Amino acid sequence: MSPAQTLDKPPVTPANSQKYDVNENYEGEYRFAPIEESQVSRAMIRRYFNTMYERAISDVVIVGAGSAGLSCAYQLASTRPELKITIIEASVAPGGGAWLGGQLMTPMVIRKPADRFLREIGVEYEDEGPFVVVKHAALFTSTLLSRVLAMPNVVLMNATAVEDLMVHEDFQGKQRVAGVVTNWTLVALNHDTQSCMDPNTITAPVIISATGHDGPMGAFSAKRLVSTGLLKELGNMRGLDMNRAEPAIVNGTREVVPGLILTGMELSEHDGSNRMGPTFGAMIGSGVKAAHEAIRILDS
Ligand code: AHZ
Repeated sequence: MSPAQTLDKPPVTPANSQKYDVNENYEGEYRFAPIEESQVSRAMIRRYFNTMYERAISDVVIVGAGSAGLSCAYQLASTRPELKITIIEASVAPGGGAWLGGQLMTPMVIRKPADRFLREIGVEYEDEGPFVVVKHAALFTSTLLSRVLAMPNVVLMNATAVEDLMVHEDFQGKQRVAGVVTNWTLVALNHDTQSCMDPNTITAPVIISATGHDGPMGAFSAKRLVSTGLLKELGNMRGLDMNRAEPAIVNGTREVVPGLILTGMELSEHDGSNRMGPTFGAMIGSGVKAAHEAIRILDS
């Protein structure tokens, strides 16, 4: 049998997998089940590119896996398990700024009533009256991430940047965001140094952008709306006021142009609303509201 034939043998089933069961032995010689390097490569390649193929047409694309994007993904994927939800995250590590609370400190403050979401995903907290505190922001983010990734209808593509929006014209000449243009983040960062590194696309009837406030990559879609002429100018995020900022972000979460919903701090750049600093209730509330908006659009 040629090496290629060996590798193409049928996948292991529960029935014949027993022969690979090797007892763990920490007292004597520890042995692993045998493997060929090419099996490892093929195990990853087949799944990854099948996923890319399947998700080239998605129901919803969420851009950015920070606290707003992940809250949205959780709400949407758990409410509508039949939807193909594809999350695109530019960084290697999903989570955005939600691995820490404020100023590199670990506790995370969440104002009520967003504490309900913590109970829903199973994160413990201390109750301080008007707000609750999770002992470490990473506990919130890792729990939320694991709940989201465990849902079969969710795909997360990290180290992948959305570098443009697809904008189509309908039969009345109205502009509609119809998908996203993607590339590996390392490729997107090198467009000035290499030629011919064309991107890819994902088509979806609803795009939810959650790319955070302005920064090295932030507020991507809001800024692109301006350069495409779909938005006259950015409102630009205003100074910190927790009491104004949090309700403004949740209540303002909406479809800003046909096919594109903005959520989280990206919305502050679009609308010119205040920032709230290190309190995360609005990111949860805005993410949940973006999920409701997406369902409204898909069902209309
Ligand atoms: O890597 C970014 C981060 O994980 C990702 N992202 C940005 N541009 C992207 C692009 N393609 C793909 N073009 C992209 N991914 O988006 C994520 C944004 O997460 P975040 O934590 O920065 O934003 P958020 O709105 O979810 O949470 C904001 C949290 C803040 S900021 C703030 C303040 O400054 O006052 N207060 C709070 C609670």
